[in-house]
Amino acid sequence: MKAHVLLRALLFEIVVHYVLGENIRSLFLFKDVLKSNTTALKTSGFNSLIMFGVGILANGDIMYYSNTPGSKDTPIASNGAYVGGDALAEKVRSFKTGNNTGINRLEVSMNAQHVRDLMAKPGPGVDTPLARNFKALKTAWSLDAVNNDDESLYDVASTVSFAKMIGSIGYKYTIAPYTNTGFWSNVKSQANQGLKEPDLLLDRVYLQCYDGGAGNNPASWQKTLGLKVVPLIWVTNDSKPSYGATAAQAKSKFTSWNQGNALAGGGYWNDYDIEKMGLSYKQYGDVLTSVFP
Ligand SMILES: *[C@@H]1O[C@H](CO)[C@@H](O)[C@H](O)[C@H]1NC(C)=O
Ligand SMILES: *[C@@H]1O[C@H](CO)[C@@H](O)[C@H](O)[C@H]1NC(C)=O
Ligand SMILES: CC(=O)N[C@H]1CO[C@H](CO)[C@@H](O)[C@@H]1O
Repeated sequence: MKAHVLLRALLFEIVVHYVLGENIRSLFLFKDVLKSNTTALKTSGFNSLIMFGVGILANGDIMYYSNTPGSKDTPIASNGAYVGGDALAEKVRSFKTGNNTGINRLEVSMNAQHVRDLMAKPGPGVDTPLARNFKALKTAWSLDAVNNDDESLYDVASTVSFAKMIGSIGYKYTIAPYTNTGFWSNVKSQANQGLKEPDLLLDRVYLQCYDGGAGNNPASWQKTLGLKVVPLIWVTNDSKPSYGATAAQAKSKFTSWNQGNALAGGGYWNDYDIEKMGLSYKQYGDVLTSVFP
């Protein structure tokens, strides 16, 4: 190949990388971040962490719910202020800071609890308690996006209002569907109406491909949504072992999905099981860096 051809190919790669963004290598954090292995989370090849989960109370306060034995649910935002404490804020902010981290995107995952009520009253204004709380949380935790893991309510209008409110205070909005393509497809079109890459509001789809979503085909979701997806695989676990995948099994799934139809990246559910089952963050991370460099 002549030098200028090589150069052009290289430039093309660079443009594709920056215009379309880098491949997504994600991990959902189920374990209390104060108890999980921060170093491993930052240095195993992941670039995106999604904290599961936060939830909204009836008055618009925000909670960080514990899924870890010995930890308790913690109020993190109230009356427009961050109230989760310095230790937690420093821990969360540390994911994206320091020399030795691959993490450049941090999200919080939530369900649809109270979203519909609060979008009806007081509404989606940026000066409402809910919006002010999310704004304070964004600053305190240095967050990039809010992830919607609605698995029960599926109300399009309030979901889109909430997404737009979240966007107006500087977040991106992402989804973690396992079923109901019709709902997610409506939310995606309405949230992104009039917007183009790289300014999409709903810019990522983490598709559950385990448990209730075990039969999901990333290619058909991509086609339906008109957006590239990030399939999620459940690591080996003792809660529903039949849905667990070793790093080697994950590699073969990601590889075959990605060959059929290029994906936005890959990811796992979840860090708690990696630590509980004595698995290797590095092995699971290496799978992503090799399939989605
Ligand atoms: C945390 O992860 C790092 C790097 O992966 C590892 O060297 C260290 O031993 C782990 N710490 C604990 C307490 O497991
Ligand atoms: C970052 O790396 C530099 C050079 O290796 C080192 O001097 C500095 O202490 C490191 N900073 C942190 C926060 O680790
Ligand atoms: C959903 C699922 O099948 N989880 C499994 C995770 O792995 C553990 C142990 O291997 C199983 O017991 C669970 O059933």
